[in-house]
Amino acid sequence: MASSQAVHMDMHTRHAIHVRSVFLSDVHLGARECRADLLLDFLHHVHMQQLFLVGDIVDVWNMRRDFFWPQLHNNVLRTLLGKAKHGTRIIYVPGNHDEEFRDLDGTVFGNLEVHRDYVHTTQRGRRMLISHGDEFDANVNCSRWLAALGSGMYDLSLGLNRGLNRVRRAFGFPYWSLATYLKSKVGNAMTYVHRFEEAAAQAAVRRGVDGIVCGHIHRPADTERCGVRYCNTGDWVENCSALIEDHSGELRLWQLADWRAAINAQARVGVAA
Ligand SMILES: [Mn+2]
Repeated sequence: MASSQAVHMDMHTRHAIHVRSVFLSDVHLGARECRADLLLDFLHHVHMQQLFLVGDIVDVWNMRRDFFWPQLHNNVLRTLLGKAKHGTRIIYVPGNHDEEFRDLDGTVFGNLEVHRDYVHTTQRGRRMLISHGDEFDANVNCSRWLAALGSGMYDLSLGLNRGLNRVRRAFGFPYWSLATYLKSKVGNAMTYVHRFEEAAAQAAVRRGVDGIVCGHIHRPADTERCGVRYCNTGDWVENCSALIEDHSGELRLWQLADWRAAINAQARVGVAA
């Protein structure tokens, strides 16, 4: 126990993973399904020069229906602000669940800036439009009640997912996402995802940039659409994924298994040293 703690301490200091930028979205702090535990694990092991919060970080929308704010969610906010205090530049691009913060467009609080959208230039000179993505969602633009209905169905599937994974865990099976499975199986959802991705890519084409980084649909991706790069950071409700830019300027999608493997590899370096 004592030795594993020592390794843990070591990782926090000398053996953290260093990247140039991290892009996170759809954390949904204030919602019961937020995986704040995993996000804290990620944030404690990854050091970044710039952190892009790509919307739906605090789920103000959900908190109005169901006030939920455990200590763990406070710890995430404190960890984020701690990073800003220690030199990480945080660019916050609010989403539709935290749209109240869009009024702060252009505001700078020390190392924390709020923008409606933002163009990030990578170390390799690639220009990426950063936007949460709800503006590409025809349902949200056309009808708010349809979006609310969609959100209700989504909550229901997450609730089912929680129960299912409790049973899977009891029998020793790894975590499995029902919502991701449903989304990949249902044809309509696939059409929706494809249209969303193309709409997002077209926004980047119109801006004359090399690609887009967005979130919103909780579907991590790194692919090409309409001749530009389409990156979706995913979420911290089911996928626990992030997009990172390494020091050479390469963008990479980190799914849960990827960043866990990177942390474990770094820990082994710590033990060897
Ligand atoms: Mn959203």
